[in-house]
Formats: sequence, C-alpha cells, structure tokens
Amino acid sequence: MSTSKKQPSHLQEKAGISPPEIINTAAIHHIQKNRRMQPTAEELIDGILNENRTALSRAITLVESTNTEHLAKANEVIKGCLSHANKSVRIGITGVPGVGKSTFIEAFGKHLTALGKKVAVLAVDPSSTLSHGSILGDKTRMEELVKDENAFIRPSASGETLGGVARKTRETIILCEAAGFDTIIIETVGVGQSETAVHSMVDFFLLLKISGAGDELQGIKRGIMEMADAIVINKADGDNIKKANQAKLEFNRALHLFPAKKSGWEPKVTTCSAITKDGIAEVWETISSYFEQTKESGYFLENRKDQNHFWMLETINEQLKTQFYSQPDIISQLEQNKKAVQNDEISPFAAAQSLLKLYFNKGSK
Ligand SMILES: Nc1nc2c(ncn2[C@@H]2O[C@H](COP(=O)(O)OP(=O)(O)OP(=O)(O)O)[C@@H](O)[C@H]2O)c(=O)[nH]1
Ligand SMILES: [Mg+2]
Repeated sequence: MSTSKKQPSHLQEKAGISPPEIINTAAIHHIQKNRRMQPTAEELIDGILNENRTALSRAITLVESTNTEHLAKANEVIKGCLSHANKSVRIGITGVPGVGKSTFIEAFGKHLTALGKKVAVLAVDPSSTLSHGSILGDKTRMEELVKDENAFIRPSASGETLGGVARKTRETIILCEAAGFDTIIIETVGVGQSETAVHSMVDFFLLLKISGAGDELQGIKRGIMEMADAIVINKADGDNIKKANQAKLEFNRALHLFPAKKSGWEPKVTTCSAITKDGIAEVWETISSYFEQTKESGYFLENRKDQNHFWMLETINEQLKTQFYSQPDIISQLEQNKKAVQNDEISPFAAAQSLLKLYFNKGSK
C-alpha cells in the first residue's frame, strides 16, 4: 500500500453540510481584544495596592519572565511597590524531602490565618525546573490553605540558576507585601545551596526535622544547624512522641556547642505534629518572641539592611559572570587557554589574567 497517497483531513467537512452556527464572531473578537490588552505598570501597581490577586499574579509572572520588555515593566512595578513593602515578617522553612514541610506549612498557615494574619507561601526550589516536583505536591498537601482567602500560594519560580530563582523570589516577596500579606513563608528543600539563599532573604529560619533511631545529628550539615533560629521536630505523634522528645534533648545539647548568634537569640528546639496540630501554636509563639526581641534590639532592621546590601552585590557578581562567559571572543579564548593550561604551557593564573584583560580592554574601548 502506498503511504504517499494524500489522506483527507479529519477536519474537512463533506460538501453540502454547513458548519453549525455556534461560533459567535463577536465573542471571538472580544476574547482576542482582551488577550492583547496587557495592563500597564501603573494599573498593576494600583491593583496590587488594592490587594487584587489577579494583578499580583500577573506582576509575579512578569518578574518570572525572561523577556526583557517584561522585565523592564516588572522593575517599574517593583519600584512602585517598594515603599509599601517591608511591613511583614519573613519566615524560611527548610528540611529534607519527606520531613513534612508542606503538611507543616498547611497546619501552620491555617493557624496564622485563624489569628487574622495574611499569609503568602513561596518556594525556592531550583530543581523543580527538572522535576516539576513540589508544584503539584504542594497544591494537594495544602488543600485547606489553597482555599483560604487570607492565604496566597505561589509555586516555585523556575530558573536554571539558584541566583535567578532567588532574585525572582525576593522580588515576589516585595509584591506580596505590597498586596497586604503580612506573613511570608518561604519553603526550600534542604539540599544544595538553596537554604543559604533563603536564609539571606528571611528574618527567621526554621529547620524541620524528624526523629530517627538515635542518629539525629548524623548526616546533618553543620551549616544548616548554625543558620537555624529554631529546630522543630515534626511527626511527634503516635509511637513517635518518645523518640521526638529524645531528639529534642540531643539537638538542644548540640546547639549549645555553636557560637552565640549575632541576633542575640538563642535557638529553640520544639516538637510538633503537622497532622494532629500539637505544638503548632508553640512554634508561632517561639517565632513571635524572636520578632519581639530582635525588633526591640534593632537587629531585625539591621539584618534586613544587610540582606539588601548582600543581594545588591550578589546581583552584580552574577550579572558580571553571566556577561563575561557569554562573550563570543571570551568563549573561544577560554577554550584555547584551557588547553594551554592543561598542557602546562601557561599557568592557570596567567591564563585567567589574559582572559580578564581581553574582557576589560574591550569594555574600555
Ligand atoms: N505521622 C505524621 N506524618 C506526617 C506529618 N507531617 C507530614 N507527614 C507525612 O509525611 C509525608 C511527607 O510530607 P510532605 O508534607 O509532603 O513533606 P515535604 O517535606 O513537603 O516533602 P517534599 O515536598 O518532597 O520535600 C506525607 O505522607 C505526610 O502525610 C506528621 O506530623 N505526622
Ligand atoms: Mg513539599
């Protein structure tokens, strides 16, 4: 049988049969017109300040875009929102996959909205570009919070670099705060460098753990323990309660070995169950007393200023690097220098110097 014979399209109608009149040309025209209508930066700022969620979501989409026109508009919106931000508290939550972060945030978030707070939940998870992991999981694990009109949940921004994801999240925080959210929760998976990035954008950093069989302190990165303002041992329910209390003692002992924090705060260890909700209220009490203490001492504001400074420098570093490595002549020279270095024809230092010279000389022309 010949395969080259042209098959009739399945969409082709038989002669003599007229198409149904369900197609309303006026409606199509209306939809197309609305699709073309993009709100201006002023309209978005207005919407956000009036706590309009559609405007907020649209502005976040602009922040996440890679289109330069969108980014310019996003910058304008952020500029308009900046003076209305900064009125919230920002809490980072980290823990290994499966520890119960999403379930905890659901319980904790509901506790906060019951207290009259407006909660925004964001995520920093650069791996989600590949796995699309936390996006679906979180929406189902946070069923109640998703429906709560005082909560706003935005899945992780996608991006190839942690720096890119971090920028998007930081700008999203500003937009959420301007839209009236007073408590920002940022979730991150406790693997890789993302917890360091989140630690540099929050006021309070919470490490979620579960109890094991007496090996609590093994396999835990020292750096994460050092960053934590509280360690909460989750899944303290049923047969696990005893083990969780044991873990609490161990973590308390271990925390005493760390140097005092700049904030003057002594990290706390508590237990909770995101399922039975036992201990959830205590977590908020701990966090509230931290805010009280650090706002009084001035550390809270000082830390935010330091963070802004840090992110300004980070952005410069990141952009310089991106620009450097994307120049065609640098790319080809880099390849040549790489071979020369490997063959011991030139030292790594001299090879780097010649590349930098090439880049900066070009810039000064
Ligand atoms: N018994 C008990 N189970 C819990 C508790 N919290 C969470 N779980 C269960 O632990 C599993 C993992 O919970 P998640 O909330 O998805 O954990 P996660 O840390 O968000 O996981 P990733 O998103 O994969 O990083 C689920 O089956 C939850 O039902 C708890 O307090 N007690
Ligand atoms: Mg999760």
